[in-house]
Amino acid sequence: MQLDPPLIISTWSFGQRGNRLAWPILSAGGDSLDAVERACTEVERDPEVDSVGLGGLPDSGGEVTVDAAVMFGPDRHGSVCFVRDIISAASLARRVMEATDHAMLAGAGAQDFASAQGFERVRLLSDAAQAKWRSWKEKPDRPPVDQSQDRGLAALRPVDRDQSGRLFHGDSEERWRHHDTIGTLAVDGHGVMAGACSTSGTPFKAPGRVGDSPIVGHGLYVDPEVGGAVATGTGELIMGVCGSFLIVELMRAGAEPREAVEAALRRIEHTHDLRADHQVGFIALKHDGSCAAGSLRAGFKVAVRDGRRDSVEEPEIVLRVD
Ligand code: SD4
Repeated sequence: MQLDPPLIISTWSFGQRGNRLAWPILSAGGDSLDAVERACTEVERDPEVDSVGLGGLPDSGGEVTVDAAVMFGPDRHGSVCFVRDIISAASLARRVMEATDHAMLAGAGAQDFASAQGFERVRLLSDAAQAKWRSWKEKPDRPPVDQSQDRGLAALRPVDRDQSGRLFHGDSEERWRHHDTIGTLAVDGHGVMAGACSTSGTPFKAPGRVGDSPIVGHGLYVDPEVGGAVATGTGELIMGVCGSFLIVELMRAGAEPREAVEAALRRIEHTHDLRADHQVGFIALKHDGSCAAGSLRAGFKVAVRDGRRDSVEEPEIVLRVD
């Protein structure tokens, strides 16, 4: 796919709403970091997206914890993980990058930092998410907390049925929802790329579990000399191959975005014993606007926006692994 800077590209159909709010920033000559932060904020604040921010599904103990990262390059990135009660996790990650000498803050320390920086504390667990957690707890055949031990869980992947910008899921509301991080990459009118991602992680995860999203090189990587990549899906698989870093390094070695995304997906397929509920989606972007998206299985979508296009697209690559 070829887009023309300024541009923004985001994971899933809900990314389109984020893109639309970020676009005025980019089209007015604003910064890519402001744009990706705005895109994340929009999705973080939407209680209907049950995998990011407000309304995110909790861990097995009923607590919502969120992870996020922002990145300009190897020398400028910030992230937060295992954070409670903060909606704007991507903004908090940006604050870590801009206001501390550190790259990542976790848990209570990140929450204290947020309070000191004036971030509002908000209960992230919505009534709907709590009801789903209760029903998951009560189900006798619920997936075990350690999902790596589960071999029989049927697939339930997000499906965007009508491109309305809402995320639609499979027919059975009883089943757990899958992995849908908001991940976004933008190039502004000055040619500067920034990336951001935000998630509440795997539904009903073990307390303390942190996935790929807040870890630079796994859920997100940007190198001003090459381009960027962002990931969504089963964090444990992405972490096993340093997915976003791998894609950027493949592009550094000459691969086109499409080739790099496909190679990273194949690396995951080759190195893991994939279960039916595993899904991974990647987006790769170069500064000239050449980009590609791909996933292990059908159901992943990518939202694109530039001066000519505002659409939700199928990924170019779907491995359709068994
Ligand atoms: C994670 N990739 O924590 C992220 C988000 C996600 O289910 O997929 N959550 O693994």
